[in-house]
Amino acid sequence: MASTNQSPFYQRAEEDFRTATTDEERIACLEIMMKECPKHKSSENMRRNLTNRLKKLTEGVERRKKAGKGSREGIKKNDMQCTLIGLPNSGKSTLFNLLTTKKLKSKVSPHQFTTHSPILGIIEYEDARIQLIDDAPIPNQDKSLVNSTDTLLIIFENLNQIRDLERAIWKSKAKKIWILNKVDSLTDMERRKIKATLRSKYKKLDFIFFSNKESQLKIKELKKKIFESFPIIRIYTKEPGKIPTKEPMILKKDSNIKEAAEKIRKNFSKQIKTSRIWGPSSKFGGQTVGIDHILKDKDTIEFHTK
Ligand SMILES: Nc1nc2c(ncn2[C@@H]2O[C@H](COP(=O)(O)OP(=O)(O)OP(=O)(O)O)[C@@H](O)[C@H]2O)c(=O)[nH]1
Ligand SMILES: [Mg+2]
Repeated sequence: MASTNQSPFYQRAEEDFRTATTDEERIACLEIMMKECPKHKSSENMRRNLTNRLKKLTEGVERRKKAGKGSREGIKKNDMQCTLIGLPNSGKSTLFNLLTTKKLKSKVSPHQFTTHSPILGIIEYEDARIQLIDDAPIPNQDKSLVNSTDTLLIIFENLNQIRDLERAIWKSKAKKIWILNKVDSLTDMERRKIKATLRSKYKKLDFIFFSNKESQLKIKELKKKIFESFPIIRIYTKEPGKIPTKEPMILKKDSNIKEAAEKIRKNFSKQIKTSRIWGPSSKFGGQTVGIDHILKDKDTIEFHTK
């Protein structure tokens, strides 16, 4: 679809359409594109094309809703995924918007039940990309998502909410980070009291205090905490005589060279004669190692094939 001559709103919606990850987002973008598309005869084809795409997507979403599968079907889980969970109005979408780099933001409002279905965004931490999902509030959360996600960010505003939250997450095997949100509306005294209760009565909770007034530094700290909750390592690969890849490959902790090769391509490990490594798991840069060599975060591998 030619987008030159189109309004900046159209162009932006088109760009967002290309990077959208769910059909709901694509529908929202198409609706803007249709509104912005000129109504004269020369763009008739373009309008028809947009209408058809919109119709197809809407039908797909409706079909899935009827089948009871919800909209999460559009979200393909990647290596690192975390999900926000909390009671209505606790500030989940606000936090989602602070953490993600996405252009399409999750709607924030002073009313309850603003978020209806899971929305996907990306947290960029150093060179890694983490999926963050803004879920509908309890009791409308996507239960299978809560059970299958890697890390839960559990948002609460006061200690009274902990019981409801624990009831909603007990089945989930995810790592759990508890975030006491909106601490800007608490006095120093209240904060101290809550901290003391959390440390005595809820010893097992891994918690932090947060608010939407926090500095970039604190936001980065939270991103780091989220990143470190995943049992993964980042591995770079290089070809002989060339520089390593910029984007890391994500592997489970304690993976070996063979698993790294298989992640690149099925059966690739069978073609490998030797490998050289640089980084934390190597004794010296360029060490030659076997296929069973255990990797560490930030290693670089150079494969030599047969
Ligand atoms: N004081 C204060 N208000 C906040 C903070 N974070 C969010 N809010 C406000 O709380 C209200 C709810 O925020 P949302 O981000 O929409 O909350 P939510 O949890 O996504 O709400 P639902 O989608 O309905 O579950 C809005 O009025 C926000 O401006 C915070 O850190 N401090
Ligand atoms: Mg919300």
